[in-house]
Amino acid sequence: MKTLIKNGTVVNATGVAAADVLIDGETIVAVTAPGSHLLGFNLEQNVDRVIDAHGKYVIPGGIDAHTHMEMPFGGTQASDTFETGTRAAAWGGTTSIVDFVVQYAGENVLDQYAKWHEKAAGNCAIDYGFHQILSDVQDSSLTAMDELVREGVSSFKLFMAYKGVFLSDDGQIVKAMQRSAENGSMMMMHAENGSVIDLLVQQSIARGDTAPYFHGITRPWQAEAEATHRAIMLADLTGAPLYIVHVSAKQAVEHIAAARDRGKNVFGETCPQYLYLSLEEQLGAPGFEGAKWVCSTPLRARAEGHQDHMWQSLRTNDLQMVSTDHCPFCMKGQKELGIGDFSKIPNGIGSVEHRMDLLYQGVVDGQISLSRWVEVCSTTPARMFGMYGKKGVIQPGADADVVIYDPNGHTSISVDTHHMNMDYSAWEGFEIDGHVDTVLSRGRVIIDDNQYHGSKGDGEFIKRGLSQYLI
Ligand code: DUC
Ligand code: ZN
Ligand code: ZN
Repeated sequence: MKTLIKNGTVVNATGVAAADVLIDGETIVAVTAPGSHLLGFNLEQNVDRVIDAHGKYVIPGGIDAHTHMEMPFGGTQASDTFETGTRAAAWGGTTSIVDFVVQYAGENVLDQYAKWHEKAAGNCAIDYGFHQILSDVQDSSLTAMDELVREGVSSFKLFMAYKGVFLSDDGQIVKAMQRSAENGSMMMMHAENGSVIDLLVQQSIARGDTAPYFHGITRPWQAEAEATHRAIMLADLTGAPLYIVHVSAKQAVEHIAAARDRGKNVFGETCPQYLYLSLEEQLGAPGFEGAKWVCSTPLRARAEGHQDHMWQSLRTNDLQMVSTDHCPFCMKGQKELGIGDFSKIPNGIGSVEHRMDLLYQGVVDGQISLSRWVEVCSTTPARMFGMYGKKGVIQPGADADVVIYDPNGHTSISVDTHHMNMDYSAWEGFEIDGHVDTVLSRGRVIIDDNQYHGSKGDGEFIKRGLSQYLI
């Protein structure tokens, strides 16, 4: 099956150009000057399908490198399965995810890894890879790290918060980092000071401050900035590369930027919620409404300028990527677990369907350039996590994961129209000056004409290499 995408504007991280894209089977085989000719050969007459992308952007499919499909967490389970979550991602122009295999204390890492393969295999609409979460760092976890790197799982996430659930102490962190320095893998960190947060939460509940707003108050920016700095120091000690997930505090970015200025392999990701939403407006909504936006790290005070700082950091490359931390829960029966006690609200927001649109709105609003949009949403995730070449770029040899994005289209975000398995939208009422028109996953058209044409099981496991982003 040969497909020609003609008349479009190809946007790569490296630049923007009018070009035609020729796909053979699952692979991009040529990116040519417009006019559909290659060395005098008329392409249009020699393909099975022609897609006219006139007036539209042709971009590499989005890569969301931070999702938690069907994750058991907070006394319940994230409401999107691999099937529903990856289908929703496709609707939004994301063609690959990297999800987290969970290992809770006492569990065997490789057993958990096998379980996650069982959950995902045959169910995904788009390609998927895995990071591995480590909580307690057993000796067997260290050998498992080497084994997983060989399996194509080249990144490991540790938590400095959630005592008794995920938290690794500093000694365990150093142990895992030492191994990562040896085997070349990337260390990812949930950087919040868990002991301080646990104390503040206890005190808040005892005072009767139990509303969702206090989730934000009890996870102050100092707890994020301190943990970020500590993680950077521990990485420095061990020589491990470090990637800080879901950065929301400007003071945490400052630590990341300072480390990068010292030439360290330290990187940072933020999420759409930290670019757009705030402690005052969303977490502070009346009654129990704020539960919709309980996630960690928490939304920050707009009055303190965190959101503006996140956009600026994306422009200056103090932060390198935008992922969603997609971890959806319904209000009914899930978020409601925390009525009367915010600490029992399952932490998470669902955005896997909206990341490409929300970041494109940043282009329209003058926050980032068109190429930077593609870079932070697709190209850097591919480079950071060992997929580049196949993913993250429109070039010959790459997988034909292609999104045709209409800058003259419009998208209204609502629970009534989204495809995520959630009974509310954290983005209700957001209007986007653009639209995901057509999505190809390894050459197959899976979204077109506002219809889903794919099926579960289309997505394949991505065996990743080591990061191609290290200094
Ligand atoms: N933060 C969330 O909000 N949900 C999942 C885990 C996390 O770190
Ligand atoms: Zn986290
Ligand atoms: Zn997460």
